Amino acid sequence: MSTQLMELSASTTLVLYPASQPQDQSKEENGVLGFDSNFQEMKGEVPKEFFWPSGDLVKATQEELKEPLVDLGVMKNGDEKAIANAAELVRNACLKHGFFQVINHGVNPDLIDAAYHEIDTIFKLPITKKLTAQRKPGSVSGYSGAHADRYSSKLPWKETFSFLFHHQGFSNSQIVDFFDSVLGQDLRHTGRVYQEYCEAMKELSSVIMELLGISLGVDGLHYRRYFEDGDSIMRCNYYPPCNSANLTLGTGPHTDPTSLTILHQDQVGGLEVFADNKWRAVRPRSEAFVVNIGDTFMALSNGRYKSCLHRALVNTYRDRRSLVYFVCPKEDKVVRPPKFLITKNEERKYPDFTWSSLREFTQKHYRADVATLQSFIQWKSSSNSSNF
Ligand SMILES: O=C(O)CCC(=O)C(=O)O
Repeated sequence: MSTQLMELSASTTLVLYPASQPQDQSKEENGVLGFDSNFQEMKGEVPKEFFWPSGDLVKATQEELKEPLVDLGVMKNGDEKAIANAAELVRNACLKHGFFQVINHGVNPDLIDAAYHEIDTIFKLPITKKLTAQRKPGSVSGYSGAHADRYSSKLPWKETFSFLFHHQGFSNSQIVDFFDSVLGQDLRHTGRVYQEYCEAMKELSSVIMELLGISLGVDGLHYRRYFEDGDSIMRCNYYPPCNSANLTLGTGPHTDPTSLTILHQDQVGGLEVFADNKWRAVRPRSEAFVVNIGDTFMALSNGRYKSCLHRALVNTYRDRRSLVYFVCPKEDKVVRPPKFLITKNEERKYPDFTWSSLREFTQKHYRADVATLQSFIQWKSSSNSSNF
């Protein structure tokens, strides 16, 4: 854990900027390490900061992940037997590795296409513009080039743009307002598309939460209600082609600290899950969303459902995009499994905590990996309880 903690505090400097461009100034002034996918020299030599240890680069087996395809249409038509079957598929997947895909999810395919289109709008902006929206230390919102503002080694070969989406109590233009505030009025349309996309994700997440509740044998509405006032996070990932794709990763191996992830990947492929001791590809399906359990839901299920290690590869020839919606509880809400799940002979696997404390741990003190939750709990017990 100490290595992780140290790495976060390392100062960073910028690579991969064209020397003649004005952003060089910001490099000198702020010491920011950057990564601009518009820059032609991205095709040159890959800096060593992007190389990953061989253990993280182990190739996937030929066998893809055998995650179930769950038909969410059954939740609408109310056929109890079909719902029980869907819940059984979800349960088996979550007990094993926590990944499944959902079809008949009700999200308009045109909206998904539009959300992909706006990924290009964002990342094709000049770097000077993107840097006006750069994520501030400790914050989850904004632009990040290779997370180089936070780390100095094992950099992911990607650019990201993230923003918060509050389920309740905020205006119905909260995302548009965010885009306005960090990128200006020119990006209003982009903000509108993501506003609509996040609303659709909120609806979809409620249905999945209901199914998760049924699959765990608790009141179907328990988790649905718990997340009604949540503070979720939306992230757009852009992975440029990389001529050293065998030495780097787009997203390094990690579990999601959040509760539930609803991801759409384009047809390039690259998402892999570590299941049964092997890396396994998740087949891209344009008609489906990939859903996975995160650390916080693992705690909410008292460890029954698994938050599983995953990573994203980069491609030598093609760029890749993914749209990721991380469902999170309201930040100060206590994370505690429902009483029903704590049977007589069973102990609580994790103490109570709040999502905001885990989020802060991963933003300020710890780089998410396979041991995030365990390290957080240790940190919690070794430090003053006021941290939680
Ligand atoms: O792009 C992907 O397929 C995975 C992204 C991911 O795991 C993340 O953004 O945390």
